[in-house]
Amino acid sequence: MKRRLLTQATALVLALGATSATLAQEVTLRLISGFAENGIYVQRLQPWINKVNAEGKGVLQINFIGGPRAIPSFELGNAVKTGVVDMALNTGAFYTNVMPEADFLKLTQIPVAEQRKNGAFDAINKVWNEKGNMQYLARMVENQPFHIYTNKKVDKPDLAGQKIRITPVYRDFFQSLNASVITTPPGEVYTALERGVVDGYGWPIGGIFDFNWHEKTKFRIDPGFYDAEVSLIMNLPAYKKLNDTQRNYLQKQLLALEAENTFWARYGADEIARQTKAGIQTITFDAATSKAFRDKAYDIGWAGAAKQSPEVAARFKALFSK
Ligand code: 173
Ligand code: 173
Repeated sequence: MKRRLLTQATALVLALGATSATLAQEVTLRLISGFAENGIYVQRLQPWINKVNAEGKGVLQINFIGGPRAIPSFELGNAVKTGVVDMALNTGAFYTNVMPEADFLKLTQIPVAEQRKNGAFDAINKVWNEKGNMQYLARMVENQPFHIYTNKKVDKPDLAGQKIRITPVYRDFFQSLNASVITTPPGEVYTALERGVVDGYGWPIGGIFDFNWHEKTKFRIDPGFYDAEVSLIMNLPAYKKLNDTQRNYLQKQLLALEAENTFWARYGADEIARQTKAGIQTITFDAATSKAFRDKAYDIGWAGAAKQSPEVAARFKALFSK
């Protein structure tokens, strides 16, 4: 009898021990967005985070801290690099201060699913690991070309006399079109337009309504160029600290997130219609000029990349191009 009690007590202790060991397997990752919380990117991420947390009890949780008010857009990359935050929703243009290569991802011409197959994704991660102390986790925006939005009409691809708001995405290309450029985070675009500090801005095809920029926008120049890159990145030591169960769970959810990227083509078409309805006029060129415009964007983009990081640019160009 006495022995049996002891055995039961031992079993109870072991069971409790096992329970707390299981609980200790749950990791919570802090995530900050470089884009504002009321914008489409965070709107798309929120339900994913909810799903990760609902299905990941006891394994992995994501704690969404907030947007650029928590950490300014252009400082977020360094916060991931140093481990101040575990994860970020961000674009490479916002963390060229970590590594110039960050901005090269705008030059991909193949879907992320294909990047995972042809070695591009691994090549990105080699650079992100070594230079950024980061893991490149997933691309959640695709099929969102950038455009020039302006209040000054042009009849050819020439921005002479125009002040255009940029990030590193557009700098070399817009300067080659004779624009004078001003770098700001998205959060300062409205005020810059309102005060006439800029005549226009670079932005993808979708999202200008989220912050009422359409109120201050007369023209969109077609065609678009490059592909807006918005991705999840993670501090490398934090990523390496995940156990197999956690890493496999995260990976499964990241692939599920990327599988939702078919949304963006539809969204782009809807946004074009919405811009037209809002009175934004489209500036177009003849076919030859349009092709030359797009080709020039890529030529200038890759030339800038080659200047900043020749070996990586050559490696990426072979893997990113159609
Ligand atoms: O920071 C922003 O202003 C921002 O993130 C955003 C996102 C989508 C559309 C417009 C702005
Ligand atoms: O224009 C920008 O702020 C910018 O660089 C960007 C990048 C990806 C998606 C949206 C905007």
